[in-house]
Amino acid sequence: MELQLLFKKASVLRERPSRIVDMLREPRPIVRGGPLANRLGLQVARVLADHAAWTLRARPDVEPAMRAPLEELSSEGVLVVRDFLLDHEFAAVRAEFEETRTSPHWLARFRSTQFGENFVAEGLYASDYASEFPALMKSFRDNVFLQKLASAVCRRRMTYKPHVEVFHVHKPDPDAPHIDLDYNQYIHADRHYPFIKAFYYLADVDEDTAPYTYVPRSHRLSFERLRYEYLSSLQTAKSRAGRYRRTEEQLAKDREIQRVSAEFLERLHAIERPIVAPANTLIVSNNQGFHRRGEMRGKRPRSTINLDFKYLESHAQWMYPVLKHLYR
Ligand SMILES: O=C(O)CCC(=O)C(=O)O
Repeated sequence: MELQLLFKKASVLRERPSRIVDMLREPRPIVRGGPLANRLGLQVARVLADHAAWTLRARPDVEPAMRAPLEELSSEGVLVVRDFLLDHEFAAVRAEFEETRTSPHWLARFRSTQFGENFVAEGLYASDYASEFPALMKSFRDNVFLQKLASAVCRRRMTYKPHVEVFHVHKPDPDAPHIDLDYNQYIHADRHYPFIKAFYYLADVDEDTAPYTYVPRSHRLSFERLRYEYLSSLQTAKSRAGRYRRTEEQLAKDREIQRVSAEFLERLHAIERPIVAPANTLIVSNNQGFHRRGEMRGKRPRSTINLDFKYLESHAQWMYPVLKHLYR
């Protein structure tokens, strides 16, 4: 099985050498080690070490126009920009999205994840076909505003451009009930160090259309957060193996971690904020903070463009001077 996987990776690399960058783009995991190491405080040590390194890195010197959005992101952990694109840019992005959802050529290229009965997420990395999505590339992959925010929050220099994912969450039968087994429905933090993700609404999102939900100010490091890291690491170290298998058994383990998160947020008196907003809204969040996908009670799908900048914390980052020659 492992050999098969290796063979598959090798053939991908032969076709497209730049893929080596993608393989190295995964950053430090949320938890390392087993239950014993974490009972002895491994996770707390990792959090403190990463925080110290971040504090020691130079603060970015941003131009005056970036100061207010960066200040908002630094203090709240989340930034919401309505009317992000100009009308003609939005129309071009929307047209490319429509093309992906109507043409059999693109529909066949979406990667589909069954979140549960009658509940599906479909993702397409438009940046893998950059020349066929010029509007998406210009508005998102090459967006300097996003790149500067990403770099400033991590305090890392900008290197590679992000992948641009068209993401579509829906109920194949909108009138039938659905079951959600996906762990992103639970409030969680992606990592214990700062980095950003961006979510752009392609259509209006109301409270019943699975709004992206964030807990403002939950990204800050505090004694309570260290306590959370300690307790959640014990749970994660136990249950990590099956995290991506969406079964009732795994869901029960997720609920355990969720209990630790809920207790942490209660101690902070923190309140989650579902981001209900019209089409053409961009959300940028520091995903060291707590967030989740809200409930899909309505019938309409939720369509977003997603970008994830955590690769700035990966091995690919320090290898950039070499790997940039491969990366197109
Ligand atoms: O799709 C969403 O609204 C939530 C996504 C999420 O939780 C994540 O990317 O970690």
